Amino acid sequence: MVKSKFIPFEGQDLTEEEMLTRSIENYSFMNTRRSIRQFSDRPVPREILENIIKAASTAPSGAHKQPWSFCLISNPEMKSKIKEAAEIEEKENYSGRMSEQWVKDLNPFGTNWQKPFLEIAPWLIVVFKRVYETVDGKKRNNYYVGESVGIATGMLLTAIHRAGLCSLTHTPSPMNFLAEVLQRPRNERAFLLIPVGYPAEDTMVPDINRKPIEEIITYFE
Ligand code: IYR
Repeated sequence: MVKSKFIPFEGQDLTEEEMLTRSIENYSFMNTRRSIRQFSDRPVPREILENIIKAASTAPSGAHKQPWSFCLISNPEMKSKIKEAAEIEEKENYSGRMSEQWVKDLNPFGTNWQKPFLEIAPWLIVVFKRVYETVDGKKRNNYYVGESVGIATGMLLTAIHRAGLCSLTHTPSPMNFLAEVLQRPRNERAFLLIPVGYPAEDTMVPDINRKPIEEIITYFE
């Protein structure tokens, strides 16, 4: 049997006042995050992206299996391949695969099948979930894979915002082509495609509001 080993936990030890200030500051900062669809082609150093991915990889995961992997793409040919394949799927989506209601719901966002940002943004991050690992030639399923990778991706988006960069959570559907283009192992499934970079000059975003807390919290005190 594997014995667990524990080490002392290092807490933060803040006063309530500090916690309140930090929670307000963090909310204000997070509330400035917006998804954008118009990127600048201005390059971003790779080290910044590596640090962002390191932050994402601090996410909690089922049995600490860390069931994620990230492809970090700046290669122009690779970006073009991804754009081409994504647009083939999206053309299908917008011309009948999505319901009429779905297309209507997307109207305020001005999206269509064309995805120029996949070539323009300096970096694409493709997040993969690792459904299982192979240990001693045997398949071992990972646990809570969707939850774990979802949390890591949220932390990734936060880290991108903290670094002063912008992103789009792009979900071309189906996404199988990403594993093919990027030649991923059989245990990996694409989870999200995230262009990262600076916003283009005069980038516009939809005028939307976030739900107030009365709509999202139910109290039991
Ligand atoms: N995958 C398509 C459609 C799309 C769907 C949702 I839900 C969005 O919030 C945005 C787009 C696309 O990327 O255009």
